[in-house]
Amino acid sequence: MAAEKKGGSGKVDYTFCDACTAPMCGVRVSLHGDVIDGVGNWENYPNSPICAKAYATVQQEYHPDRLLYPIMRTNPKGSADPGWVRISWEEALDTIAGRLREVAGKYGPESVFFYVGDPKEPRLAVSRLASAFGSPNFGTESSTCYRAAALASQLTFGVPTFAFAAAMGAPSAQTRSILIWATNPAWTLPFSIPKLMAAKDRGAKFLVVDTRRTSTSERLADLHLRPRPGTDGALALGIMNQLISRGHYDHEFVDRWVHGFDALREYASRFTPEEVERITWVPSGEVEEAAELLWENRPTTLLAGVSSLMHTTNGVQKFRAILSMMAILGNIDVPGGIMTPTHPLLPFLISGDLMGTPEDVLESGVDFTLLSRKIEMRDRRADVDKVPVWAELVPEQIQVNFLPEYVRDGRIRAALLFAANATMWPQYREYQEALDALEFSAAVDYFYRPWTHDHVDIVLPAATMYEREEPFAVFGRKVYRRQRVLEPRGEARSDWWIAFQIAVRLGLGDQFWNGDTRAAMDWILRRAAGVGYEEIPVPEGKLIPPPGPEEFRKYERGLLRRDGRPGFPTPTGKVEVWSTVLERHGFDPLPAYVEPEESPASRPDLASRYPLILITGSRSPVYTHSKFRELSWLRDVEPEPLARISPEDARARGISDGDAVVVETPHGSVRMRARITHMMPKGVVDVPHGWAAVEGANANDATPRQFDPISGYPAFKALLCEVRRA
Ligand SMILES: Nc1nc2c(c(=O)[nH]1)N[C@H]1C(S)=C(S)[C@@H](COP(=O)(O)OP(=O)(O)OC[C@H]3O[C@@H](n4cnc5c(=O)[nH]c(N)nc54)[C@H](O)[C@@H]3O)O[C@H]1N2
Ligand SMILES: Nc1nc2c(c(=O)[nH]1)N[C@H]1C(S)=C(S)[C@@H](COP(=O)(O)OP(=O)(O)OC[C@H]3O[C@@H](n4cnc5c(=O)[nH]c(N)nc54)[C@H](O)[C@@H]3O)O[C@H]1N2
Ligand SMILES: [Mo]
Repeated sequence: MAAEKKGGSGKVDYTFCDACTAPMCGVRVSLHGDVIDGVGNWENYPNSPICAKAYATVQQEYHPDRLLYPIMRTNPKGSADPGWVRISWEEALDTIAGRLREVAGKYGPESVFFYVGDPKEPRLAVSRLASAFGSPNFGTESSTCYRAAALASQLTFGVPTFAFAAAMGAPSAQTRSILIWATNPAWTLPFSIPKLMAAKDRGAKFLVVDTRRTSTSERLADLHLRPRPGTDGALALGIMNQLISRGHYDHEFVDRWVHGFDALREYASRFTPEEVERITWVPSGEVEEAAELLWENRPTTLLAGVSSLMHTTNGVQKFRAILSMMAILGNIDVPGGIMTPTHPLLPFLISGDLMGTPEDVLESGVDFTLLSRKIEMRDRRADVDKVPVWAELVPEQIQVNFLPEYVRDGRIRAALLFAANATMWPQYREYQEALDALEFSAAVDYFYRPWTHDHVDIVLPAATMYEREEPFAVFGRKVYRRQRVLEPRGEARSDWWIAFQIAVRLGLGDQFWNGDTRAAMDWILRRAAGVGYEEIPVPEGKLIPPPGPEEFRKYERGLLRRDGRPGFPTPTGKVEVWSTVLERHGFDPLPAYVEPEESPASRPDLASRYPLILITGSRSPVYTHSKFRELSWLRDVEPEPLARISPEDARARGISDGDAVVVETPHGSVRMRARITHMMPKGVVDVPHGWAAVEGANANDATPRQFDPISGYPAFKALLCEVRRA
């Protein structure tokens, strides 16, 4: 091995990166004694190469500000000084278990809220803890992220997986075009770029739909459409209108497998190229070109911004329009198109997310008694009247966006928060106040984050990706495990260990392997993959051979439905461009276009004072949300938050590059420096999220509490704003 170290004391170990969690990129660590002295790519590992954030996890590991001991407040919430004192793990765990039991005794177990943020590794353990405790009120940051896209897929196809098929390994050799819609993988999934470049070299065509120019569009696009934010639904309907009116669709598939096509055709016919140009700003000729590109280069796979598309008040229907377009083109479950894997292996165990319908998962042989308990507990969910479609189709987690309301209504009285950031929600101060109003809460994190932890009673130190072994990683049918590279610093402990210890103290040890997390992983893997934890060699990983070949057009042979009948697992057995579930809940059954709640068209009164359109939260290549601002290795690359604005809009306001500016919406404002850039089209401003560490720069001071009525997702994008020099 190349980097074996000095004088025989060198050692090489392997772990997965948790910098942006879901990808679990492979990291090879070389050690000198007990100290990391270099990291690099894990050889022959699926998600590789690693990015700057992964290298910086070393600086995070040794950062002097890491939280190293459990602490408890001694002054009441709201005091200027919480009066933190160090406590032992015994005292911390006993106190937490005692207080949770007490609250459950008074108000029922459902009054305790269990939460895991974007760092997804704790999810399985914490979700299990919630179910065992008897609370259906387990929620995650997926209340703002990809889960609504999966919900749109469930409504349309009956399964959640088509939504993110591309992220799971497509394009394949048969893919002839790639539709990249509202995502910038060059910065957010950098390891996918070699695969996309290889597809390009092979001759695959790229249609990129993104308001901004990005590294992705500039490198890959054969055609780049730049819609006004929030109008993608109208664009997809316009493309469908072009396809349908020319007869450019898969007639056989549509006749046999699509429910509501005639109504869709009729509705889409309103979206003429001129009308689409008026709504979306995309030139009419480009709408026609896009339809032609997709028709001439089938099959197409989809790489969609499954959170950014959802961050508007019309997100689910917009995504249904895109999925409907993919369906009528005949791109569903064909080689090179979008598909759901025939023999999925457990990705849901990592993130707590589901690969099939909840019922499929229940039947997949692993122990899902706790998930079935979640389904039984549905009527005690805090969100049932707020977002009934979500509550029905998303059994594994509640919609967290209404936490302030749940607390105000007395439904939630205590919380156990893993990897939580109170400022990621719109008008976040309401969420901080909700935490303040709880009878008890505890949080687990790497650092003391005042914007969250000033509002809780106990904070526990989490062990890092170098200091823990749970969980494992699954890619397709290959399983990897990590090594515990270092002893935890101070008294940091893994999230799984913490959840398991709390379970034991709550008297739930029998459902938690009496606190033994390694035994839990071993049990899960044996049940689900037929392989013991220790049988997975490091670094090679273990391939679990599929029980049969990959199947396509599974709907033809009854492979998608539990009853074995041909068709899709929707109520009609077909692809529901006309959704009978939405119809039953009183929503428009078609993927209808409605303007965002605040847009120049829907609120001309506001638009006269706020003439620009605002998007918030476009990702930075060196940060993940609120993380890493304390790491100079990354902060040196991007020292401060920048509001991106077009040269035309800047000139009209007398703004020069680097000027301090105020970006104001009807709901609040942020202050940062202006970056004048051709990335932005005239009329649109882009503000980063996650700058809780810089006073006045948190985007969620300015975002409204307006929500998609189907998913409950907030409008982080497609807002109205004005920009002026500070
Ligand atoms: N480096 C890094 N990587 C990350 C993250 C991170 O914070 N940092 N976060 C992770 C997480 S949790 C997520 S959800 C993903 C997000 O991954 P992406 O979706 O790739 O993230 P964004 O950079 O927001 O890219 C969204 C793109 O959509 C465009 N856009 C915004 N509004 C609209 C619109 O209305 N219509 C259209 N067509 N385009 C629009 C923006 O210009 C932007 O280029 O990234 C993950 N990876
Ligand atoms: N305005 C605006 N707001 C947004 C978005 C947007 O685009 N615009 N995007 C939304 C989206 S898609 C997402 S995913 C969310 C993300 O928002 P969050 O899920 O809140 O993510 P982070 O800010 O990364 O907060 C994670 C916290 O967990 C800690 N942590 C990191 N790793 C671990 C671990 O392994 N264990 C424990 N116990 N703690 C850990 C970190 O130190 C940090 O304090 O933000 C949403 N909010
Ligand atoms: Mo996300």
